[in-house]
Amino acid sequence: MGIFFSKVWARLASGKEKRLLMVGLDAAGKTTILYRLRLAEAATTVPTIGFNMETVEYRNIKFDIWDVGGQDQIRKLWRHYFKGTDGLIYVVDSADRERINDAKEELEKMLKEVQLQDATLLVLANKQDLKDAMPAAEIMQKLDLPRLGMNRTWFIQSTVAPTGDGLYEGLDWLSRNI
Ligand SMILES: Nc1nc2c(ncn2[C@@H]2O[C@H](COP(=O)(O)OP(=O)(O)O)[C@@H](O)[C@H]2O)c(=O)[nH]1
Ligand SMILES: [Mg+2]
Repeated sequence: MGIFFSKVWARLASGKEKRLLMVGLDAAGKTTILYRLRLAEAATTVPTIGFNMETVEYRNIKFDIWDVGGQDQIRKLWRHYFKGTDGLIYVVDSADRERINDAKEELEKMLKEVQLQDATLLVLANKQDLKDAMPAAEIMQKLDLPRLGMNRTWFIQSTVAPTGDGLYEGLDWLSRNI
């Protein structure tokens, strides 16, 4: 595991068990992030049984990753995974202008979940390397973050998942705020 990430994971793994939930529309970059964090290789990855769900357990960190969007039925099935979530990581494809409003609506639905009321929110404005990417400030506006995040601690970080740019900063912030 990289030296920077191991520091963040050590902080996240200290104290009580932590639950992280990483969601976003399909193709936002979640799986790429998971591998880039080097957590997958150090952890037990539980294979997904349908629903595009990935679960990783590392020391006392439980990390669930799931594609939102489409079927509200599936949200109902996954609700029990929301219980006790400390940190919600919401990944956005910053170049996907066509679906930015869908991304906003899905985020809004997630934040209405009772089990996620106390979760700290980290938004990753991913794919910042793409020419057409909207900057984080624009993503923040399009997601209506100041309003949606009004009653919780939140932060938005620009990332490029394949190179890892911004991931350490985002995770470091999260580890200090949960
Ligand atoms: N250019 C660019 N491509 C990315 C980035 N993050 C992910 N991708 C690509 O986007 C596609 C979808 O990524 P994936 O991690 O499978 O998304 P998921 O559905 O959210 O798990 C893949 O082809 C990735 O290589 C990024 O920051 N920049
Ligand atoms: Mg995936």
